[in-house]
Parts: sequence; C-alpha cells; structure tokens
Amino acid sequence: MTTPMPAFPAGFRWGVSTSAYQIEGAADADGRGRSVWDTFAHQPGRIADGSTGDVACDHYHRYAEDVALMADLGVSAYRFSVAWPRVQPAGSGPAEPRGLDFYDRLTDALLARDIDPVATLFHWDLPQPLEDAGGWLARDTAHRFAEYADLVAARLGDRVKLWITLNEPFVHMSFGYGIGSHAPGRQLLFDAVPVAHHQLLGHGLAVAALRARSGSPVAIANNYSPVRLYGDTDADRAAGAAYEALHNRLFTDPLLGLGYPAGLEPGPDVLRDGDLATIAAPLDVLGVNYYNPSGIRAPEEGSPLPFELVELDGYPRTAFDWPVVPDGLRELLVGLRDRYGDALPPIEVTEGGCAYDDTPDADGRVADPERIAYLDGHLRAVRAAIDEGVDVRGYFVWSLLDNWEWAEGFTKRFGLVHVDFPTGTRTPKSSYHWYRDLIDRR
Ligand code: GBH
Repeated sequence: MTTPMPAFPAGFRWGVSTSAYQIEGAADADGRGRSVWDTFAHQPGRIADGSTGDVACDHYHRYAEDVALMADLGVSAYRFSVAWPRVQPAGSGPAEPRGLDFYDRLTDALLARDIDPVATLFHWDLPQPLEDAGGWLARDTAHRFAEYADLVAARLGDRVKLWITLNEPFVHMSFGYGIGSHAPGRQLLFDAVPVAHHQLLGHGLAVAALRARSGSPVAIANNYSPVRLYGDTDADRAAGAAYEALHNRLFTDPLLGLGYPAGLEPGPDVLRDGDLATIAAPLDVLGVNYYNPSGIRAPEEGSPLPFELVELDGYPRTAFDWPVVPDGLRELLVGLRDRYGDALPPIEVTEGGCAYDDTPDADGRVADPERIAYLDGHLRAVRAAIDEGVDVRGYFVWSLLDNWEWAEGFTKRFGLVHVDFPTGTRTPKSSYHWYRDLIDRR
C-alpha cells in the first residue's frame, strides 16, 4: 500500500454489489411472494445464528439512504438484484406492479446521482411455487425465468445499464442442490448437474428476452477459483482437472460455444436439440466473481467426489477462513483469456470482497485495515491482468453493506458500510473512506 495505485483505463467502472434477499428485508411488503430462501431460513438449524432475511438491512424502506451513501462514495455503478418473488409472486403469471415500482424508484434514484444501475435477475431467490414444481431440476423453470426477465426488462429496459442474468449458477447448483447448505437444501451430489443445464438454458432464453426489450449489454456472473494443486501424482493432476471442469468450466465452456466439459454433459433426456445454441447466445460482458483459489488433491478411496479440497497454507485469512490471495485474481483473468481467446467478451469483476469482525470502537468508528489491504491487493491484480492484455472494464466490491450472509446469517460482515443489527444504523468503515479516496483520485 505504499506505492500509489496505478492508473486504470478511462471509463473503468468502480462499483459496489449487493443482492435482494441479503439486504431488502420487507419480506411481506407490497405483495411479495415467498422464495426458497424464505422457506430455508425459517427451517430450524439451517442458518448459523438462526436468523432470517425477513428484515435484513431493511433496504426496501431505506434505499434512498443507501443511494445517498453510494453517491457520497462516488461509485459509477451499483449492482443489485431484482427479487423474482417481488416481481412475480407465484413465479409465473401476472407481475406485481408494486414490486416493479420498487426497482423503478431505485433505478431512478441511482440515475439521478449518476450511478449506473446494474441489475442481476437471479441471485438465488427462486419463487417457492417453482421449487414445488421441481425448481431448477425442471426444464420448465428455464422458460419461467425468461418470462420473468421479460417482465423486468419491459419496465426497466430503458434505464438499466448492464443486465446480469444469473449470479453464480455454480454455487446455486452445488450448495443448493448438491450438498444442501443453501436453499433449497437438496443433497443430490452429481445428480444436481441438470440444474446447471436448466440454469444455462434459462440464461440463454433470458438473453433473447432482454435483447428484445433493451439495448443495454447483457452478462452473466460466474464465480471462479483457480486450482492450486497439492501433490504432483497423476491422481492429483486428475483431481485438479476434475475440479477445474466442475467449478470453472461447467458454466463457461457452453456459454462461450465449447459445449459441456467431458464427463459433465447432461443426459439425452435433459439436453435437447438447439439448447447449446440457445446457451451460447453472444454475451456482451462476462461477470467474474472471485474470492480465493482452491487447494486440490486426489480424493481418498471411496470418496463421493473426484477431488479433495485442502486448505491453502501460507496466506492471511478472512473471518470466513478464506485465504487472501490477490494474485489468484490476476492468474484467473489471464487464464480465462488464454483458454477462451477471441470467444471471451470483455470482463467485469462483478464481486470481490472479504469478511472481518469489524467491531465499532467506543466512538462508533469501524477500522478495517484488512479489508483495505484486501481491496488494494485485488485491484492491483486487476491492473496487472490489464497490463497482460486482458480486457477488464470494472470492479464491484462485495459489498456495499454488511448484510445477511446466507447460511452464516448475520455472523459475517462484508460491507464497506457497517450495519448495526437490528437497528439498521449505517456507519461507513475506514475501507469506505479508502475506496472513496481511490475513486476520487481517478
Ligand atoms: C458470493 O458467493 C455471493 O454471490 C454473495 O451473495 C455472497 O454474499 C458473497 O459471495 C460472500 O459469500 O472455503 O476456501 O473453499 C461466494 C461464493 C463459494 C466463494 C465458497 C468462496 C469458499 C472457498 N463462495 N467459496 S473455501
């Protein structure tokens, strides 16, 4: 942090990210339906602190205050997600205009402060009626998603500056349907793979729906984790390749026209003629979420997985125990360019950030030097990737606010702004001031 942050290309987007269920609260307001996360969070034993997102940051009622915080921060873009159960409470059928009204107000408030609205259509909050009909295991959900995309684009298509169809379909498949630590809490292991195909199909159908209503660019946000091999046997290398295919390629190879990785193709009952072309609809931007690399080695005999995850040693760790490896982001960005070449669209880093304890001092101030170091290191890694010729157009910090961190409830704080739960009082942390200065100097 001693040398000044190098310059970024003109027009580089400085952003912050959030998602609907993690911040909005107002679970019963204005005709909102239930999502799989409402159901899951209300089941005993699912969430670390027994909390739910019923109130969260109450952003639904406090959005104007949050937009003012972003205006003061000086960000050029805000990535939020639209809650499907607000817009279409049953997951199909008519739109709930009051739900759309909220995003309309939010979008206008952002534009009034010169902040680009970047809207994610699906950040894991599937309407419960669709889950009851099979969720993303059912092909029909892909079609329902495209219909919902059309409803949102009909209302916001003239003002949203960048669309993101899905957030981290890998996490939704693996945590939600594979191991069950996220909603809907299914434990299907590799039988969850049709969820990949139906999400990708939903993405492709939604791209067409968005393009019919809006001239704005369209993206998807995938999460990636570069492999660090532990061990150098053939079995270790095979484990690394298996993890790479599942975590880093399953959702990107088909999007960029390469089809499914070998061994992960959906069965003939799932993959239909024309699906791969629908999925490979041209993307304007690839959203990249990066938190950390993964340590991988060969699994024990009899393991249900073709790899074993190992803790990376030798790095500082966040409160989540995730290792802090800024160069992994450079490696990832360069690796995407090397693998996909001309098929790779421009990239925006749609998430990056870290959890720390962030306890206010006696004067109510929150000093978070670790988060500053994290962001500083990761932005330098982006800059280094740009120097190596990767076309990176923006970086969105996860997150603007401390929020409801899924299965961890309120126990993990990712915000540039501290939120006191349950009062909801917002206090910018020292990282907020650091990010503001950084943007201000651009
Ligand atoms: C994102 O997911 C989500 O989009 C967002 O909603 C969420 O709040 C945010 O990140 C923070 O969690 O333990 O070393 O094996 C992140 C996906 C998957 C990234 C698990 C880190 C664990 C790495 N994460 N992964 S490790």
